[in-house]
Amino acid sequence: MEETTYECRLRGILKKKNNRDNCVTGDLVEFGEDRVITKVYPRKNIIHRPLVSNIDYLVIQFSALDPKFDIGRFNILLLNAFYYNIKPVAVINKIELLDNEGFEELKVELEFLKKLNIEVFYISTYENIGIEKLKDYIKDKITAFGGPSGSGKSSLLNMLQEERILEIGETSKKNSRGKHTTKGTTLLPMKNGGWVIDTPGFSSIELPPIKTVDELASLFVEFNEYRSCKYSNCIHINEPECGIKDELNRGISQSRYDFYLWCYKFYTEERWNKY
Ligand SMILES: Nc1nc2c(ncn2[C@@H]2O[C@H](COP(=O)(O)OP(=O)(O)OP(=O)(O)O)[C@@H](O)[C@H]2O)c(=O)[nH]1
Ligand SMILES: [Mg+2]
Ligand SMILES: [Zn+2]
Repeated sequence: MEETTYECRLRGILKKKNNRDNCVTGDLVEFGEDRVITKVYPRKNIIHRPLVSNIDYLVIQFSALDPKFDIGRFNILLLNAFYYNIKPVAVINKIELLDNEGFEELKVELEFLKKLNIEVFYISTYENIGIEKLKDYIKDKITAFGGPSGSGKSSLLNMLQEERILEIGETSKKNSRGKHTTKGTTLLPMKNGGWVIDTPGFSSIELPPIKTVDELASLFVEFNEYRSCKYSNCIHINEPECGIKDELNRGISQSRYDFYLWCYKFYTEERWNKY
């Protein structure tokens, strides 16, 4: 198959109010000889953090250390994936920096992913650990890589594709944060089929526009199995005989439930009471 790159502009009429999502990486488009995009095809899906469309998987990539893994931010990216109905995959990079004890702790922290049918790959691009398995998993799919700056997304993508050498940045010596090396969002073919998308790391936290507590609870997929609550309008916080709370530390992990409470507080204080 012949692949050519054309640099195009978006026709004015398609630029609705300067929306950031008028045309995004992953879109299927039509353009003419003048290199003006005249049509953006309907999307299978779109996600806003990172901003990409028509993807099969979103890899949520953190590093174990440098910068240190952060379960709160991880859960927020997970919530976004579920909100936009995109299948998440977890990647933890730089695992060679952990000692045995640290690695075991991390695995326990991420055990809840099994319940959510989310695959987790423990990787080191420096020591070439876990990369072949991930390669097999995303073969023939379109996979976007999102996550904090400095977690090694571009480093990993340099090992998954051969189309282009992506720029790699140092992490800051002072606070081991990334330096926002990747500026744009790039779709690249993998040699044996499928596509990967490199995206810029982000530092600010953004929660999806969830409108009600029911919607919020529905995005905690592992709750579904245990909705035997006494009250049909139970929000699983202070009600007696709540199926969800009864499962705490069994079917439902305490850390996920704590994250649910954190979201509930955030949405009630910052969003829902403002309308
Ligand atoms: N110790 C260790 N460092 C790694 C590993 N993989 C990547 N790095 C380093 O992590 C730093 C950041 O890597 P990048 O690939 O630029 O990270 P990124 O996620 O693309 O960052 P942004 O583009 O800013 O979002 C670089 O100094 C890499 O050399 C790894 O497996 N182990
Ligand atoms: Mg990068
Ligand atoms: Zn309940």
